[in-house]
Amino acid sequence: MSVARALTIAGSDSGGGAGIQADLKTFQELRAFGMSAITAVTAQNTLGVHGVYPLSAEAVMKQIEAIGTDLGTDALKTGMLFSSEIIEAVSVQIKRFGWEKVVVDPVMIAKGGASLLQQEAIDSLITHLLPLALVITPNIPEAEALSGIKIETIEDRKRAAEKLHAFGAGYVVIKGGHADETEQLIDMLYDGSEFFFFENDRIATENTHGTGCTFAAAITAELAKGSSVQHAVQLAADFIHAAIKDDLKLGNGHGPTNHWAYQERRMGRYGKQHT
Ligand code: PXL
Repeated sequence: MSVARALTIAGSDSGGGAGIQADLKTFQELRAFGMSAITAVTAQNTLGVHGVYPLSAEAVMKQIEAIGTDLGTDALKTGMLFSSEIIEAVSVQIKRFGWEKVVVDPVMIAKGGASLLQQEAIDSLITHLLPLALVITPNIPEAEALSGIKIETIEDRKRAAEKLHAFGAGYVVIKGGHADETEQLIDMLYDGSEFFFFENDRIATENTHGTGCTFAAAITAELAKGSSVQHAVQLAADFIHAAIKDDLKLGNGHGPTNHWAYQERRMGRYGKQHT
């Protein structure tokens, strides 16, 4: 059997909870061979983002080229892209290598408010990247920024998903983590004709740093292995639920999730492995 390959094009989080680090950990847990193209380095811990150092569009382009001309990939995800120059470089490379299983996590701002995408780059994301996306995974504020629709109800969410699909994304997942504090957390998937809902108990915790990255990375790993989008989203919802539930209690602020919790639970080893 051949090895599933997965590429992440994203920013580095020195704190290990989000970005490239979350993606590679998730790929590894789900048995996909992880590769990366780094767009920016952040100096970061659980208390916040202390510095953002973007790479040049050329440096990003060359990393992707190095992978595309040799190892290849079965699926890829994009995370923090920072600037329109980087978005355009990434889009050119995706087209050049004919990659189709493309998961776009439209990362915009970090929890503490630091900008991970320049404001004018939102248009580039819509024009260049959304038409190449098989799946896009915005949270509610990101779906609002991309669609221009204020989201309060499930009906609003459906309208925003329709708009993002019209921009060219094959499947739209609008995550429910930022919705009002309901007991159930509902992620919604739209495939262009039907809506599907994935429900989990909402967990009260501060330790949710990197949840969006981890969720999109899990979808990417599953697509790399040949899963359908619907199955990949279901698995990702379960993966992130376990990762939040069995949190690691690291740092003094918004801690990371537990990337090994899903597999630990599957093996019947509940609870935390950090003692
Ligand atoms: O979760 C969004 C995100 C993505 N990528 C990087 C980040 C963050 C959040 O802080 O630091 C590098």
